[in-house]
Amino acid sequence: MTLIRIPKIWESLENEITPETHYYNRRQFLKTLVNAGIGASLIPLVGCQKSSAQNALENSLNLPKISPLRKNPAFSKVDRPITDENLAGSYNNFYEYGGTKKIWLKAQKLPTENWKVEVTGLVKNPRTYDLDDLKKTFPIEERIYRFRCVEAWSMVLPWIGFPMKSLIEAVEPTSAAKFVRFTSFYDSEVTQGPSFHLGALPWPYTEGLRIEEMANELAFFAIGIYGRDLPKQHGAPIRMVTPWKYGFKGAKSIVKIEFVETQPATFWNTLVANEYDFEANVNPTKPHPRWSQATEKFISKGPGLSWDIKETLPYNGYGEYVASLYST
Ligand SMILES: Nc1nc2c(c(=O)[nH]1)N[C@H]1C(S)=C(S)[C@@H](COP(=O)(O)O)O[C@H]1N2
Ligand SMILES: [Mo]
Repeated sequence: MTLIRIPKIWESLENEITPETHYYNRRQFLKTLVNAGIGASLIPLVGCQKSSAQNALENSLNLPKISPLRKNPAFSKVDRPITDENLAGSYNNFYEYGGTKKIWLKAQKLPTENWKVEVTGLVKNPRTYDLDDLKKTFPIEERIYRFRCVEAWSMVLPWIGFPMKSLIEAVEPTSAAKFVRFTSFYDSEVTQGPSFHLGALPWPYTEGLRIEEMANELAFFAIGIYGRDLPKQHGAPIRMVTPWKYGFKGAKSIVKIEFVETQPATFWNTLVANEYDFEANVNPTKPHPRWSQATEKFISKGPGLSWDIKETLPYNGYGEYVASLYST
């Protein structure tokens, strides 16, 4: 008797890279043929298909520019090049729209008009903000940060947004507030989830931080990237960015921020606690149960997917900012 074992959602993590590489390498190969003048007459259709997908991708990224754009000099560069915009916008994790890296097109269903973020819980000044309020109320700036996914790939991304601590100052948490819970948009009619069998997932996607982590200089809300408003696939119109933690801590498309007394349940930790802990600080010496975290595939140059292997740094290179939060 043969038992077909259905992979669990978290086992699909990390498996993405191989098929993707094949796909891109094939495109790269065809391109080389075209450039060499060999394939042009043989494969005109391939050329057409590629350009319509490419057009759709570029449209999804071609959002209003944020200007004037103040660049924070403390975060104006890192020791690696910024990842190609088209590549970052077409290699995503956003499980509400599917279980592969290629969700950018499906994520265009996300309804971002009249977006509201409710800030509530143990605060003196609860408030609901729309995107305009956020842009007017908070000091918007660009910060170039390293980005490290728990699946051992990484990028460098030019986020635009504001420090989380400026939101703390605006809403004034009470002394009872010890943690913050962030909730992503979820509507089973709109989001469709991964296409393979998953069982019940703990939707909506939620994440959490200790309030001291949220108050740290690095903790950031992004409302833009690459000089423009945030594309849907990156978690429009507002998502979290905590660059010293694995990427899954950065909840996308946030609708609610709640100041609470006790550590909130979070999506991945609820699903697989022994693989995804609440703290989730980037740590090269602590392997994931199924793979090493000592190195990473640094993805930067387009158009096809390729990477350089780099050593992973403790706290993703941000120890000088955050290590003191964890020295007990
Ligand atoms: N709501 C929501 N937020 C999410 C995820 C998700 O599936 N749903 N995936 C996380 C993971 S695992 C990563 S690596 C990053 C990917 O962000 P990017 O696609 O903008 O690079 O988003 C994080 N935030
Ligand atoms: Mo991730």
